[in-house]
Amino acid sequence: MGHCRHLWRSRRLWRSPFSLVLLAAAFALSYAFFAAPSALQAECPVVSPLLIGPQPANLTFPLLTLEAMGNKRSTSVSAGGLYRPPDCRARHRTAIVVPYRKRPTHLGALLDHLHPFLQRQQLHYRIYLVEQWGNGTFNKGRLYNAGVREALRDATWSCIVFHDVDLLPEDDRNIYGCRRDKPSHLSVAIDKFAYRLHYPQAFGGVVAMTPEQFRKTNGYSNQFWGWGQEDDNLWQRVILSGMQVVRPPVAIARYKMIKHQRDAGNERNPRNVDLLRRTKLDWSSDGFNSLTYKLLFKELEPLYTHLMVDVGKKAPSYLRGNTTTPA
Ligand code: UD2
Ligand code: MN
Repeated sequence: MGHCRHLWRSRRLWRSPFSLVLLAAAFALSYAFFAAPSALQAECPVVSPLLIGPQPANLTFPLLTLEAMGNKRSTSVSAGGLYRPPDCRARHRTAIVVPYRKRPTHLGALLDHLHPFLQRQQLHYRIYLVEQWGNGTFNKGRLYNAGVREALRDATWSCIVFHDVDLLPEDDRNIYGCRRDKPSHLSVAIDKFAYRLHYPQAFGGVVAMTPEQFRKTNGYSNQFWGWGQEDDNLWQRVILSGMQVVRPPVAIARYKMIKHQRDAGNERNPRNVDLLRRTKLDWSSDGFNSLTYKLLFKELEPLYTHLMVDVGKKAPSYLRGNTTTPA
């Protein structure tokens, strides 16, 4: 002790290893205080006090594009569509991934609706729009896989929400977070299907999975070109990897689907039905682990992060017959 007191008084203190430890601690504390305030914040309440419950999505027609709305710069949302609750530490860190091509009015309506919805849930979130470049056949699975890969480069998200651009949630008690044990199917009741589950294994629309769960299923198949069955394929992957799907109550998990026609370039593909039958054979070699794409650009728009992705082209029919497609 005497030695210690002596050390305090002496100038040698500042050269001793003890002082280095002190200095490091001071730096760490000031970093935590000034640079990373969220680490010191109390966790947000289990149930957000901002929730308002049922809120039918009232759309005014004609829908406006984002540009027509002035791309609505918001004071609360940071560039790239990123948000953190200002006064508490969020319980979920969620990346919302939206596959996209040529639906500007749907995108405007979605962003207009989703930002306030997610903020009332006190989430830390970021919205990623994954746009398929070019006019080739649409491939939603590849867009989702690429979106997850890019989102995980930015942060360690605790949850990924896979989201059709045309679905508007109508009750903010339907939380956009993940359960640690099971993937969730969030779009249970859609107006288009009379607010009833379409069929027992339905897994399209809006789905929430942790990155770990997504890796376990090996993500979406890369081989489903055009409309249909890529969602049923993911359902099977969940089961094959030993998990089960949970759903929030039908009274809460309500959505409006903005009316639309089948898009050009996303025609129903009968081959997808055959591919679905092969899921058990293909799922471990085709998916997140075999994904190829080119990121053409990444732009931080005021309300979303825009990823422009080249997913490659569907092989011409004379080359098909096996399941591999050149990227
Ligand atoms: C169902 C599923 C959807 C998907 C699809 C079959 C529900 C509620 N939804 O939706 O998840 O499995 O069937 O493939 O069950 N998209 C574009 N531009 C295009 C084409 C598609 O942005 O040119 C995106 C957009 O996010 C759209 C999504 O892909 O919401 C699904 O396509 P859809 O809305 O045409 O399919 P739909 O309504 O039959
Ligand atoms: Mn749709």
